[in-house]
Amino acid sequence: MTERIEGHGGELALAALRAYGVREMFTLSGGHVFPLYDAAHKAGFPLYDVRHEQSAVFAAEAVAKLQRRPGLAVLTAGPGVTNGISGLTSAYFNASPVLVLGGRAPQFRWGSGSLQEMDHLPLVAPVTKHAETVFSTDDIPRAVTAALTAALTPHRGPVFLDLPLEAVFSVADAELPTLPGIAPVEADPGEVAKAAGLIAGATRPVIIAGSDVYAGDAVDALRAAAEALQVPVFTNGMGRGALPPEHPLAFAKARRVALKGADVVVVVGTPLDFRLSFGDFGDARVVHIVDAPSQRAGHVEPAAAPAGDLRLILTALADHPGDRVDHADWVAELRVAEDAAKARDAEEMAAETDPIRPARIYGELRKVLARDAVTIGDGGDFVSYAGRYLEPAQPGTWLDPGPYGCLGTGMGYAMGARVSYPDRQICVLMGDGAAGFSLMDVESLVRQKLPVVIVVGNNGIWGLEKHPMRAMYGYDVAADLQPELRYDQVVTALGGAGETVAKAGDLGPALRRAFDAGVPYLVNVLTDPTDAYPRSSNLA
Ligand SMILES: Cc1ncc(C[n+]2csc(CCOP(=O)(O)OP(=O)(O)O)c2C)c(N)n1
Ligand SMILES: [Mg+2]
Repeated sequence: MTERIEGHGGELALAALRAYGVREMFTLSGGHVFPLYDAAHKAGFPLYDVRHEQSAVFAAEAVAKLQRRPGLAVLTAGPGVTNGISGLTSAYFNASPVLVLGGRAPQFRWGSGSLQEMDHLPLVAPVTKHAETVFSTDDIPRAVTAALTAALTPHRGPVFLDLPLEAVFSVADAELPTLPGIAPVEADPGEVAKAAGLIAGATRPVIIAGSDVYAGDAVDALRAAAEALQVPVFTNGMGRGALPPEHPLAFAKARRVALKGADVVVVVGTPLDFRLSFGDFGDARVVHIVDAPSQRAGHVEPAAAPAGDLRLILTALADHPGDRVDHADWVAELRVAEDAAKARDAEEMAAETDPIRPARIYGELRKVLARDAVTIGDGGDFVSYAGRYLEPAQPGTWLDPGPYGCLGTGMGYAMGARVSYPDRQICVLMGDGAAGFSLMDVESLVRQKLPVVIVVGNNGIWGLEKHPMRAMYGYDVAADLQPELRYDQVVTALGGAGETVAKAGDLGPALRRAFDAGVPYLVNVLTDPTDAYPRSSNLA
């Protein structure tokens, strides 16, 4: 039996949102969206507000990424929506099911020059899976349900609805649609069998698993496939931690050796993009396993490319009935390389340099981080080091900006993570440059009692740009920041707390104070500005 509900546009929207598992709203105030606040307020529905709309969208994205359910940002008409576009675009690149509900100038006098009258759709359409203006109040529940269904259907992604003023303020009686249910899409069995045969027949196979493995709840199936076929596993994005670091098939540091030596590279749930040398692994054959046909790479011809529900595909690989080549020597060879790299890293993470190098910060951080801690990277070199030295122990605990590489996710992601996990450690790793984009939202975190730890790698420069520019031109411009700036005092002024650390030996106690503080706490670590992350391609 379908349910009918009566209320203003905000109430109708909220009813549909709740039915689909949305549990909170992130927003920044604007009159165009007041009815959505009214509905939330009356229903006791959690509402978190921020100081810049991009933080609202990033917070919604963090909820979506971590909890694998829709995240909601409500943005006021015009500038509210345009300020959210980098967040929407990040969600699009990351396949995160985010819904942005926008206000919109009234339709009845469209063209007369109302405040903030603009058509958002052409701006957001290229970075959303679905974008629609809902012109009539009683159509809102249908539109919300359709938008969320699109967001949650693999390949997932953000969606956008805007509600003209009269549509959201008016009252109507509407039908609350039943949830359609999203059936898993089965990949072509022939293609899956081909992939299984290639992996089983390889002598030196490697799996690289990315975010969609976590988003598609296929972590257990990944592990089963890796174990059944005895294939070493590397991960990126939300896939990190899919196999715990102590698992015999879990690898992180031997990637170069692995990709150089591999005869079959299996990439699961992540695109063959710049992070994976565009899918070019020399002579190795490529198996690309994706969650929807749209995700097959146009620039690579894989030997097999099953497209469909990742859990089903990986389970089929695990159940592969045919013979398989023994990979024990290959796994052992990689383990030697992994252990050697680990030993080198351990030395760097313990180094007693003055000034401090980023590696040491991560060495100290590893001693205080719990296995279920959520770590968030927002910055340049400092975050590349985080990726190298931190080893997430559980899937769904590592938030990087993803392939869009947008600086400024920090405080928004932190808010979404804290709201998702009230009792876990939440730790943001920030470049000093990145800090400029979102640090004001510490005020939002303080006011709404959402404590997080922020560790700033303060090298006084846009490091990831300065070093390459010098290498390229012999000079650099627009790459300096104020050296030794007291970002901790900014946080203190906003109601949080913090301290500056200049000596390696002081890091450990400072981090422990930070996690015990119970308020947003910034550890401002003065780091070596001459230290550059070693990378082959420097364009970011
Ligand atoms: C919104 C945005 N603007 C600019 C860039 C280009 N960019 C990439 S890394 C980087 C430098 C980051 O500096 P910082 O946060 O201080 O980290 P560091 O490299 O110094 O460790 C810049 C400017 C970007 N990725 N995103
Ligand atoms: Mg910097």
